[in-house]
Amino acid sequence: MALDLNCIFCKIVTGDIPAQIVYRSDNVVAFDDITPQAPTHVLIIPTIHVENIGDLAQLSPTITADLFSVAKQIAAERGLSGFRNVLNTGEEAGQSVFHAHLHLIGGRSLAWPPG
Ligand code: DGP
Repeated sequence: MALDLNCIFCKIVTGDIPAQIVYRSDNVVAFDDITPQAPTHVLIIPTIHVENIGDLAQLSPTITADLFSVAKQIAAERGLSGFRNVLNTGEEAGQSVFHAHLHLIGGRSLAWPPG
């Protein structure tokens, strides 16, 4: 479905919920995470409503690739020497918003393995 009127991230796409937008195209919107875990914590999302990254990849490899390319672009603009992209799928993995989103996290040293 193009948009889900009950979805927080769809409301950010339409502007019904405010967010600090850092990038926008027809396919992708990027905005600052409301609970940042690092100096840079940006969420990059498709403008269409898709529940998770796997569903997005099956629907549109092009938009899936856009998420990663926008992450690289934002990281470069911010001069990040390294960054982490995170994709949570399902509640057990920590997904709390069921609209596919790529986390871009950077600006500090990041531990491994993640919790
Ligand atoms: P995840 O746990 O992978 O589903 O990540 C969801 C992220 O979305 C989480 O880090 C917090 C962020 N988030 C949730 N609601 C909002 C919101 O209304 N605005 C913004 N900017 N971020 C939000």
